[in-house]
Amino acid sequence: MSERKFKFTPEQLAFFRENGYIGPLDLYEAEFIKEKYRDIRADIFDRANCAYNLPHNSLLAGYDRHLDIEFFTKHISQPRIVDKVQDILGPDLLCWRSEMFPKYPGDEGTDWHQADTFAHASGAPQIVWPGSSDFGGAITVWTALTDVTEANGCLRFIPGTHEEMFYDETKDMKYSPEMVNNLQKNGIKRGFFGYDYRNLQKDPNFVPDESKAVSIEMKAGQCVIFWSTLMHASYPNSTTDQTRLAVTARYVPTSCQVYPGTDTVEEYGSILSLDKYGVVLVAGEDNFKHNKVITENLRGVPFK
Ligand SMILES: O=C(O)CCC(=O)C(=O)O
Ligand SMILES: [Fe+2]
Repeated sequence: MSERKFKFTPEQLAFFRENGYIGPLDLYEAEFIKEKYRDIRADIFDRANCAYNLPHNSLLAGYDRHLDIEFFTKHISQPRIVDKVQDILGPDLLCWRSEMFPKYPGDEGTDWHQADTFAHASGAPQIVWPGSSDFGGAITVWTALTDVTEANGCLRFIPGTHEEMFYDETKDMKYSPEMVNNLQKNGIKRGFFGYDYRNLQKDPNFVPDESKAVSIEMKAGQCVIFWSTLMHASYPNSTTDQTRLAVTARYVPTSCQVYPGTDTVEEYGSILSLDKYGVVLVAGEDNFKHNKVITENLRGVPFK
């Protein structure tokens, strides 16, 4: 393996293991990313080469744009990201999903949740770790494309909660679009993109201990790295004039199966066909061959 220039310091890795997250970390210059965002806005609206044929207003329209937008194609293999994720997951890494998460002025916050198999919304596991592994989830790298504050919807974490699931993703949760922007919890407007995540609680009386929560305010161009099994949420966007936008990239080791046994995904009111989908090997080797690996995006741009 070539020398990894951007790996964690021992202190950073220790912090990550204890808390389930680390950041904000500097990834891109703020000026660079703001300009980049202006440049790719037209690409975001151009769905001609997208992996999925979806209307713009579907949440899933933000899925996997690394498969057609060159900036994201390169972003997911950024050494500043991948060198660090290798410290957590080992040398052989897949990026299996990216998502754009906009919060427009007035949008609800994202309610507290954890993701182990990512079955929560579709009812079918999307990532499956090998054998009897009791440690699941994905490493999420959440990158701010705009400045992110408590006012416009920053992330919140409950440190150290990443090794116990408080939610059961095999439970039933119904999609109701009319719930979007219509749920309140402890006086805060927050929901889960048309679901009520509380339906998945193992203990119906469970209340996240928000007194322990931390807010992750970030400058555009910074990222935060966290286990998807960490308790995480975000504030509503209470501004009238600032859109907050983030892009997440999600990583697993090559030993994981992605979307096993299915060629469609139905969640958040949309159906995806996985015809054009493939995982991206961002580091190391794939000795497992569980998944279809693609080496270039849908416009022919190589991933690395
Ligand atoms: O950006 C948000 O509000 C939620 C992000 C999130 O849940 C995730 O990246 O897993
Ligand atoms: Fe999440």
